[in-house]
Amino acid sequence: MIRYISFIQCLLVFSSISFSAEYISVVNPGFEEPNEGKISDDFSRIPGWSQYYTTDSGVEVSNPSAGMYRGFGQSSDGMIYQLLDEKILAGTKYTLIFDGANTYEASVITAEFYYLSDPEDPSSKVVITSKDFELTQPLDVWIHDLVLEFTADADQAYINQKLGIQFICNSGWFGIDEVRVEKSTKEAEVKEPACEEEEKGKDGVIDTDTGKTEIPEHSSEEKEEPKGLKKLALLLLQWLNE
Ligand SMILES: [Ca+2]
Repeated sequence: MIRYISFIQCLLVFSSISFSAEYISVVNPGFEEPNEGKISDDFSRIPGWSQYYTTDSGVEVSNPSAGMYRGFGQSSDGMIYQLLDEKILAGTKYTLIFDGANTYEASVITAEFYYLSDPEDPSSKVVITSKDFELTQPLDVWIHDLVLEFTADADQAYINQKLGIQFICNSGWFGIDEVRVEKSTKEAEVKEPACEEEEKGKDGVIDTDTGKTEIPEHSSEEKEEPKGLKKLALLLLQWLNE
């Protein structure tokens, strides 16, 4: 359906933009399970989390960021990871938030989002985005609310695949706790009074099915560079359509 709106009405559209944000479920986000004391050699006992080569990694009751337990990992044991029960959707922004610490001779934690190129093969990880976090605090002092984020682009291979998170350490041992993942989407509501047929050919066109907005090819406006509020409104609508 094609509706015609004026640029002043475009500003009304912009005023109705909102961001919808919610947390995605992370299993055992604070490493409080299974609550059986320190586990250092068997990740299969730790709900939610996995590791490839566990020799001295797991959960322990030792200076957690919150609760009773923290997760800890030895760099040579490889990443600690979790594949979430959440499919990646185009246009959605995903934010990983966690607390990290150097528990012995670690200087960097790398956090990553990934997906599986073959959903049936847990080893087919493909990193979507990665970020290094310098552990600048003294030994065993937590750095809170470290953030990694990305916005899913359409037509990428990861769309509709499950989202994964993982943590890697460069040396020694590191601690992680309070792992959270948030997703947010841009939402805009076209107010019905803002769409008037008599505005046809005057300013702009919005397709309410696709959300795309364009200037009519034969509009009297096309020969003039938009100025002031009109230019601002056009830029806002282009941004909204991205
Ligand atoms: Ca905890």
